[in-house]
Formats: sequence, structure tokens, C-alpha cells
Amino acid sequence: MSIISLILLSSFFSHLLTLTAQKPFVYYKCFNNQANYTHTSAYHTNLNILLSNFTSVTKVDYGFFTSSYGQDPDMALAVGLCRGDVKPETCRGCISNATILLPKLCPNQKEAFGYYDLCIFRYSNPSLSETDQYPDFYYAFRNPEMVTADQNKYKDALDRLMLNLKSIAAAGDSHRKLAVGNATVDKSRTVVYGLAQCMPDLSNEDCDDGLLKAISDISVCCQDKVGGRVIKFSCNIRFDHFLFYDPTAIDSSVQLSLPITNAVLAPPTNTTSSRGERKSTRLSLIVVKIIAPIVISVILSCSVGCYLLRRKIKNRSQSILKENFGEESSNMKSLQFSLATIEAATNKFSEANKIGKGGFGEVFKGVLTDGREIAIKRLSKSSVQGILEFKNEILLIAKLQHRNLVTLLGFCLEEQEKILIYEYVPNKSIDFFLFDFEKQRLFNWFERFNIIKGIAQGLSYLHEHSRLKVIHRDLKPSNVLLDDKMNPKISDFGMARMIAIDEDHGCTNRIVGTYGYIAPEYLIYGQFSEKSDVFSFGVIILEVLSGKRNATSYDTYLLTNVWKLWNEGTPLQVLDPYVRESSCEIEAMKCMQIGLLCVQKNPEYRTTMTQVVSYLSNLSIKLPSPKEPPFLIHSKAVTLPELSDSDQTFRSSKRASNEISISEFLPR
Ligand SMILES: *[C@@H]1O[C@H](CO)[C@@H](O)[C@H](O)[C@H]1NC(C)=O
Ligand SMILES: *[C@@H]1O[C@H](CO)[C@@H](O)[C@H](O)[C@H]1NC(C)=O
Ligand SMILES: *[C@@H]1O[C@H](CO)[C@@H](O)[C@H](O)[C@H]1NC(C)=O
Ligand SMILES: *[C@@H]1O[C@H](CO)[C@@H](O)[C@H](O)[C@H]1NC(C)=O
Ligand SMILES: *[C@@H]1O[C@H](CO)[C@@H](O)[C@H](O)[C@H]1NC(C)=O
Ligand SMILES: *[C@@H]1O[C@H](CO)[C@@H](O)[C@H](O)[C@H]1NC(C)=O
Ligand SMILES: CC(=O)N[C@H]1CO[C@H](CO)[C@@H](O)[C@@H]1O
Repeated sequence: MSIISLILLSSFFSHLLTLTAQKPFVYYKCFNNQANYTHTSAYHTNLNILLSNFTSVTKVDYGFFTSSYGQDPDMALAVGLCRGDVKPETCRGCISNATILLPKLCPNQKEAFGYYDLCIFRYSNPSLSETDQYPDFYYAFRNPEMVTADQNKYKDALDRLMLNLKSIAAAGDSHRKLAVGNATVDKSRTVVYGLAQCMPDLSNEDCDDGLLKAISDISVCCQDKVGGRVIKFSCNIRFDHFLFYDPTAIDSSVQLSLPITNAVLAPPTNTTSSRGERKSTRLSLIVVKIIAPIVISVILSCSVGCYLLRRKIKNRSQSILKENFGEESSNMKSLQFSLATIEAATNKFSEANKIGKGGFGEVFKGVLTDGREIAIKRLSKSSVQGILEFKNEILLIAKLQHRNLVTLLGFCLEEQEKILIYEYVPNKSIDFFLFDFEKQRLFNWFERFNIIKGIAQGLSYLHEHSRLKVIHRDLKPSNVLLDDKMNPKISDFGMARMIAIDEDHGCTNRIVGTYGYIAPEYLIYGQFSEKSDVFSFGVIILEVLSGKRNATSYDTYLLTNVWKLWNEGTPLQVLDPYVRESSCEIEAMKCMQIGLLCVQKNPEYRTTMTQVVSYLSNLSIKLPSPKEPPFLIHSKAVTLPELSDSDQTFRSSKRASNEISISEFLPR
């Protein structure tokens, strides 16, 4: 099923007219992943009762309906939300039409979702979906018309508008989380209109996160288009070049009007693009996208000039940031580094400062003038991701803070450079110790156990406890760094997401990962989930225990070997001699069993990271017996491309078969 479908442009007035005629859903979905119900089931009865008077049991004042009926395993829950400008009676009609139509369209499914222009409706069986109240799912539409005004100005105005609307909507109360507004794009009075809305029962933070994620999805669905919508259960956004909502029906306190962008951002555009040979509009577009931030950053960095000038400019730059990022501007400012600062810190990216090279670019060590050590990831220049999308990504990632994750300190965007700045973690990555015959001995059991626990906690945070669910997708020993006290810190989380956006807006058809650590379902079918990270984690545990690497090809010798010895009752032979010496066999055996539970072939059998953390914190918890790991080497189903460098991150172009994979950051 395709993620993005096109709909024809409908004007505000035509859609007021069509209200009187019954319409099919703009979009609907029957969820087939749960057991179907039959017409004699208790769920069916509960759902019928719930839906029969759904719109009459809730007051319609705020356009939000939620109620449930029945007892636990068969409970039916329904939620409806009208667009913020819809009048109460129309709202009731829209939802009540949905309650009639949806069960007809999805006669067997326990969970279904329907979307009309004016309302969203969903029902489900909460006891079955172990996931969140609002599971991951989104549907995007675009108005296929291309922007005819200056695309960059349109995009800038749109981003400013949406980020501001996000902040207003997220600040709403438990009755209403809504904002609408317009932004003037250019002097010819091109205007872009926007709307942002969350389910009012969402927390302010979840609303903010969900909308931020939806806004960054605009670049995936609707690049350079005049209009688009990203529709999720928990929140939705829409923008277009015509007035698609009725401003008279919306409280003025949640309406916004942004004037034309500060002229500082515009003029360099013309000079640059008129001089150069315009290879393609795409190229000039990139140039323009880069010029604006340079102007901002030059003003920001302000390395020359007297104090007065500095002060004057500073105020101005703050207002520019404010215009561009609304409420986020203060966050962005503290994260932004100038290229001059980075060049000074790395001795102009000197070879001597280079500490690594990966699939995404080069890594340098640097020292700031205040003495702080930093690691600088310089993304390769061929990257085509837009500046604003890149910034949105950084905002998402900067929100992730955990002692077992490398901290993102900031970024720099100047002169085609896209640079990420991280805290510097001194003791290299764990593969450096693990697979080096000499250094292995420095790694006693206590340290190894601490590393396993730390990785588990960091990963569990990414999967379950951060407000944004993040799947790492490229977990391997060289991505686990050690601080000065030998605590592990996971790096490169979130990179996968940035890279995915770089690619042809498809997102789902590329596999990022490293042979040996990739879960089989991801490698073969392109399906990924937290369970693919769990698999990679399991391989790491087994490597930490055995001190052996087997990731040089998709050879599963290590897994095969551990599995064989485990079943033969001689698992101690797996252990590295130094681990065996330090005589913590019980702990080591527990870890091995956890490792095997993580690398089981069927992702459903694999444990979750939260379970792993609890197993590791209480070794007297009884563990389930692991099932067989995958032995891909025997499978004829995959032909793998040649791989030159063992540690190389590769991307293959297998098509993913699950649509959910479009989104690695899942709002919670
Ligand atoms: C439920 O029924 C639909 C067809 O009505 C089918 O496509 C789907 O696979 C079924 N789901 C399950 C879990 O049996
Ligand atoms: C709605 O239906 C339920 C179940 O039959 C019933 O308990 C409730 O009183 C009904 N409410 C209204 C307003 O009819
Ligand atoms: C609901 O359906 C009726 C016809 O069954 C139609 O007259 C009405 O306009 C519809 N309401 C909305 C809001 O779509
Ligand atoms: C933009 O919104 C403001 C109110 O927020 C309104 O007064 C103004 O007319 C709108 N501009 C356009 C062009 O619709
Ligand atoms: C780890 O880093 C600290 C501080 O930089 C250093 O003293 C220590 O020797 C390092 N440990 C190893 C095993 O390299
Ligand atoms: C550890 O797990 C065992 C068995 O599940 C339980 O009896 C014990 O209370 C747990 N200990 C702690 C400290 O949670
Ligand atoms: C492909 C590869 O390098 N396989 C190795 C896995 O590990 C075992 C034992 O260390 C080696 O014998 C294999 O050659």
C-alpha cells in the first residue's frame, strides 16, 4: 500500500458546498495485524453499542469524542476529533457518519481508522494493541501543484509558520490543542496557510514532539508543493496556498499571522544564482538554501567588529532566529556553532585531528577555546538534505539525553558544510579492546558486564523511554564508545534517520546497517523495528563474552558456534579466557542466555530491551529458553553484494515491505 496518495485540489468554498452530500472517506485503513472478530463475538457487540450512540454521549463543544464500552479483553474504544474550525453540529454529523461507514468498510477488523477533511475517527480494542494509545501510523497527502513563487521563500515561510503553530498548539489545554495561521511569503503577497492540531488528551510534550515529527515529514511527502497534510492518530498538520479553514470559527488566541520574512534572508539569492551557470534549479535551490544560513551564522559568529556593532547585530540575529524557528529559536541558538569555531578547534580539519571515517563522512577531534574536547562529524557534501529538515532532525535528536548515549552538543551549517558536534568520548570504541589480542586482557569481567548493562540501558532508553521512539539501525561495537571510566556510550543514533531523508524521499527502500549485526528480517525484507536493534545487541553480547568477532561477512559462525555449545551443555567454552579467569560464570552464563534470546530468528520471540535491562539488574529472574538463531549462510534466499571493508556501513536497495518503516522516530 502506498504511503502517499494524491488528492485533487479542493477549494475552501467547494468543500463547504460538498458538506451537504455524503462522501466516502478521504482515506481509511482497516488494521489487519490483529485477530479478526466475528459477528457473534463480544467485541462486535461492544463495538456496536459503543458506536450506536457514540456522538450523543459526549458533549460536542470542543470537537473531541472519546469513549469505550465493555470489559477488558473485549473492550471497544473509539476516538473522534474534528478539525478545529468545524461547527459543533457539522462535527457531530461528520463523526456520526464515520461511525456508520467505518464498520461497513472494515467488517472484521478490530481496529480501523477513517479520515474525512473535517474529522478523524478511529476505533480499536485497547487490550489487544500492546502499543501506545496512539500507535505509529501516518498518512500524507500532497497538493500536487508546484510552488510557483520562489521555492525557498515559500519553504522558509512554511517552516516558520509550522514551527510557530506547533508551539501554540502544544501549549493548549486538555480541551483543545490547535493553532492556525498564515505567513506572507513574498512581496507579491503569496500567502501560505497552516493548521496544527493534536488530540487534546495528549500531553503538551507529546503534542510538541508529534507535531515536530509531522513537520519534518513534510520534506518527505510534500517537498516543493504548495500544500500538504500529514495525518496521524495523535496529531495532524496541514498547509496550503489557499484558505482551507474558516478563521471566523476559531478563537483568535490560537491564530497567527506572520509578516514577510526579514529581507536579510533574501537578497544574496539573486546575485548568486544570476552569476553562475544554472546547471539545474535543484542546484541553485541548494545554493539558496545555504546562503541564508551563512548570512545568519556570519552575523551570529561575529568574530570581527567592535562591541557596539556586535550588540546591534546580536539583537538582529536573535530576531532572525526567532522568525525562523519561533519558540524553538532559543534551542537552536544554543546548538549552533560557526564554521570559524569548528575550523579553529580542528586546526582547519587537519589530518592530525582526524579520528575516523564512516559511511556518513569524516570524524575529527577538536578542542574549543574554553578547553572542552569535542568530536566533529563532518557529513559528506553530496548530501542533499535541506537545511531546515536537517535542523529539525537536530532538534529531535538533541532531545535525547542519557548517560549511555553520546551527547549532541550542536551543529554547524555553513558553506555547504553540514557538521554535527558531539561530546568527545576518550577511550575509543569497544571493538578496539575487544578484538585486539593484547588489549583484551585489560578488559576484565566487571568491565564487560558494565558495558553490556550500559548498552542495554542506552538502547532501552532509545526504544522505550525517550519521548521519541528511536531505532538505531546500525548498532555495532564500533558505534559503542567508552568514556574515561569505561562506561559505554552509544553513538550515531539518529544518523540513520538523517541519511534516510537524504535519499530519494522514499525512505523505506534503503537498508542501513552492517553485516554481521543486521537482523535477518531487515536484511532480507527490509523490515525493521526495535527487534532489529535487539538482534544487533545480542550479537554484541556474544562478542563481548567470546572476544571473537565474526562480522567480516554475513557469516554467523559465532552464533552457530554459541548455539551449538549451548545445546551441548558446554557453553563455558564460548567464553574468552580472561572472562573465564575472572570466575563470574553465573553472570556470564546469564548474559549468554540473554544474548541468545536477543538473536532468535523470529523477531517476535526476541526480548525487548526493557526486559533485558530487568534481567541484567536481577540475575535471579528466571529466563526463558532461547530458540534457534538464524543461520543465514545456509539460506539460498539472499545473494549478498561483495563487501570490501569489514566495518563498512552499507546501504542496499532492497525494497522494504512494511509501510510502518517510513518512520523511525515514533511519537509516543
Ligand atoms: C482479517 O480479515 C482480512 C480480510 O477481511 C484479512 O485480509 C486479514 O488477513 C485477516 N487478519 C487476520 C489476522 O486473520
Ligand atoms: C449508550 O449506550 C450504552 C450501552 O447501551 C448505554 O449504557 C448508555 O446509556 C447509552 N447512552 C445514551 C445516551 O443513550
Ligand atoms: C453525513 O451523511 C449524510 C447522509 O447520510 C449527509 O447528508 C451529511 O452531509 C453527512 N455529514 C457530513 C458532515 O459529512
Ligand atoms: C492572516 O491572518 C490574520 C489573523 O490572524 C488575518 O487578519 C489576515 O487577514 C490573514 N491574512 C490573509 C491573507 O488571509
Ligand atoms: C581511558 O581514558 C582515561 C582518561 O583518558 C585513561 O586514563 C585510561 O587509561 C583509559 N583507559 C584505557 C584502557 O585506555
Ligand atoms: C529478583 O527476582 C526474583 C525472582 O523473580 C524475585 O523474587 C526478587 O524479589 C527480585 N529481586 C529484586 C531485588 O527485585
Ligand atoms: C568469515 C570469518 O571470518 N569467519 C570466522 C569466524 O570466526 C571463526 C573463529 O574465530 C573463524 O574460524 C572463522 O574463519
